Amino acid sequence: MKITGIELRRIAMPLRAPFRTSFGVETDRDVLLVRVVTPEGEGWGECVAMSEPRYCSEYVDGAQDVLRRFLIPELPELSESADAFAVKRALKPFKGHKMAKAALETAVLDAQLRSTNQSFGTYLGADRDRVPCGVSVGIMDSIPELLDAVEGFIAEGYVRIKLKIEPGWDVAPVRAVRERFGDDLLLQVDANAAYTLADARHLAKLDAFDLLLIEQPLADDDLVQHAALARQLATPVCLDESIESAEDAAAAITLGAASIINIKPGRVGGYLEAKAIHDLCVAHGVPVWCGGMLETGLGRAANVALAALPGFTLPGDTSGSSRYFATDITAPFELADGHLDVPTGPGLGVAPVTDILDEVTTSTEWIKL
Ligand code: SMG
Ligand code: MG
Repeated sequence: MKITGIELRRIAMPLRAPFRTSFGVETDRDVLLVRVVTPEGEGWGECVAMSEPRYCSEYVDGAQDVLRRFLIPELPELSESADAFAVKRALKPFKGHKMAKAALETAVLDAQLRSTNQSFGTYLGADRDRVPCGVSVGIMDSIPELLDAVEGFIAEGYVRIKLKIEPGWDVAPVRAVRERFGDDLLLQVDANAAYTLADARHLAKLDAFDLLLIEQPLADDDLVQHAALARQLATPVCLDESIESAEDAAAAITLGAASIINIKPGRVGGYLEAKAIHDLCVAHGVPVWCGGMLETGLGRAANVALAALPGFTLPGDTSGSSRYFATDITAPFELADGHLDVPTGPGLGVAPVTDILDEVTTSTEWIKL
């Protein structure tokens, strides 16, 4: 496949409500889209980097810069053989920048699969045609406000609730949600690295609430301390930010730092690496689930396909479009009976609605190859 040009497009998507985590508040999503153009067609990739480097070191302006300056200029070397694996190999010498790399690789993979008439789900090895959906619930100002939000999501059909936590907002909200919605509710928490090992005894109080898991309690680079914490908790420890590659996942499993892994394709450099982590975890009997980065329909489509692989045995943060956006740039993903259908069309199986895309576009940059 020959790539003739690449468009870097920025869009501004207002969130329906602010989303607060232990590291900050999101009110708008500033998304970078990568569109790869070939003689036969095109392909889309969504960069999940946030506006500021708070979730991880990447941020959207930086991602656009590294794509323009270093990553995209590698593509002409591939000439006719630019498939997703060749792109992954070509980008490997550049350190880090997993989210920028993932966006480019995904756009190439989408173009490749559209040209061979294969869906992401079929290509990756999905064995289901729909996936159960969880929802991530931000930190709120008060417990009654949180209970109202959770009640609304349960009414929409979400099968699993994830509460964002931080010091000062952990045991009390978890207890309140458990007491109000009962023991059958699938419930988990995500700290986004807000604690230290000194908090182990406090975090052990969460053991009383039968959580599915606690996600990323400690710092991103603290595998050894996560292993020490895991030994002190009955609640399974799941890693998100710490896992940027299959090697990281192997290390975490070997050390006992995680017994569950959140797979986010953007965080690990793309769907090929995500699939490799899935395969590794299946081989080790480690359950995985698909994380989310407030994606538009483009990123969501690929995530739902990934979440349909056999090792994804826990519900993911694969919510419907309306969780974050009043209007999505693709046909909206809508929950049915707590599930989303895996797209079946070629490539991502969805495409941006031109008028809506143009309306939210804040800039475009064309790079001719
Ligand atoms: O897409 O529903 C989503 C977001 C889920 O909580 C979510 N993501 O650490 O898992 C996580 C966070 C990262 C993004 S927070 C701005
Ligand atoms: Mg997380």
